[in-house]
Amino acid sequence: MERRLQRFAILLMSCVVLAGMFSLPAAAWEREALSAFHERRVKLLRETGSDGVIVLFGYHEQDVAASTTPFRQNENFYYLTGWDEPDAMLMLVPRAAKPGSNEAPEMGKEILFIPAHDYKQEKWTGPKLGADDADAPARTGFPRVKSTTLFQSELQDALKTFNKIYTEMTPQPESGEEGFIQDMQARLKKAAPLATFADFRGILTLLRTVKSPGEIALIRKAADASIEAHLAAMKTVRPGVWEYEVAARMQYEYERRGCEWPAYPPIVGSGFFSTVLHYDRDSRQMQAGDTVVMDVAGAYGGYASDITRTLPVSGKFTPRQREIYEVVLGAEDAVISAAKPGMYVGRHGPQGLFEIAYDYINTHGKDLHGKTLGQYLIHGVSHPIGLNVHDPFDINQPLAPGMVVTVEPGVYLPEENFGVRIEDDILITENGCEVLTRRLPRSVEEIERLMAQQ
Ligand SMILES: [Mn+2]
Repeated sequence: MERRLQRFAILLMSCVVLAGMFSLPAAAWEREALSAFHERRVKLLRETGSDGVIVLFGYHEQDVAASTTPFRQNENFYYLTGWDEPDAMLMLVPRAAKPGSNEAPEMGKEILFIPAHDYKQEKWTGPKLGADDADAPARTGFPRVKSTTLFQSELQDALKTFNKIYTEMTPQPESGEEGFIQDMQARLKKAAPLATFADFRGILTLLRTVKSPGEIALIRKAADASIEAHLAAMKTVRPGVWEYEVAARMQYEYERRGCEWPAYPPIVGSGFFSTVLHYDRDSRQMQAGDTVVMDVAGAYGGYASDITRTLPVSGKFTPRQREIYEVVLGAEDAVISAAKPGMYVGRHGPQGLFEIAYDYINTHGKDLHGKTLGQYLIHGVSHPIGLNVHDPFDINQPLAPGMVVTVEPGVYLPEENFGVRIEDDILITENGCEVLTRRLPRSVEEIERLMAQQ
């Protein structure tokens, strides 16, 4: 008897161990509470209203060239679900409104569709959650988790009450998702030939611009890890070092602090290449007398930071470099002190952050021909960051508390073989802003002092 009990105990223990092995390992990827994603779905549904069903697909493995890059989810899909596995689908069905009622639209059904288990495939890609796993609702925050094979019949069912489908009909700028959007449209039109379609991208863009406390916490972590990368770079840059060595050191520093990937390809451009905005070949050997522009930052939990510093390669700026550097720094300070709710990231007269930077630069310093410097500010000075380093935004949307944007004036002088850009990330508050990257030195004295510590 005792033996049988013992055996039973061993069996029980192995079951526990096996169950432990087969459940997903605790992911390093950090995300907000599942309730935060549910709240976003409710917000979206309140905006689209109770006259249609909301549908969105996640990316397939092949949408993101899986052989060369890790899987990255469709940003809007992630924003609404927190789900970052391939081949998932989202459906939100409002509760049918009573005729003539003015009540706010209410959530009826929230369904996440995920692929059924493919145990052969899981030998390659690791254990995954399957739609019929008992813990699927608890793990996803969706009361209903169904197999993707049931999507079609659920949609038919919903279309008995609603004839309208809200989905993404336009690709996110710079996303390369044109093919994905076309494919999703084609599949939905085939599944629902009589339905009318409406684009919800505009609504999601407005929602995404104002960050939740959880999103702000993730951006802070991305910024903190990337600040360490820049501090390390300040002790690495010197004549004879190659740009890619600096880029590699910086990536190492933010990834070992939990960033899962670069927020964008690292830009380390010295000499003439410090004047080239998106130079990411990082293949030159730095020379004494150069400036080097380092626009490098990581993403944490999917959230980007975006930071640029400009260093003198030999550890000390020349008087001319210092003069230009201080013009750019002054412009950045002017923008930071002006950034508050009601201002705009783009051109917007006296309320535009661009104009504030431009006016400062154009009234300080001269080029070699005695001309003002405004013409050498050749890009925007601010953009929102979030799930994308260039988070989508509506240029007519004023800054509001909870937005996180960059401040990045620059002056590029190819004729003098050098450029300067300084970029920080700010959180808009009730009355102004908080500089999330303030810990990273910007002044000439601080930078030269840190570089002397090599
Ligand atoms: Mn930027």
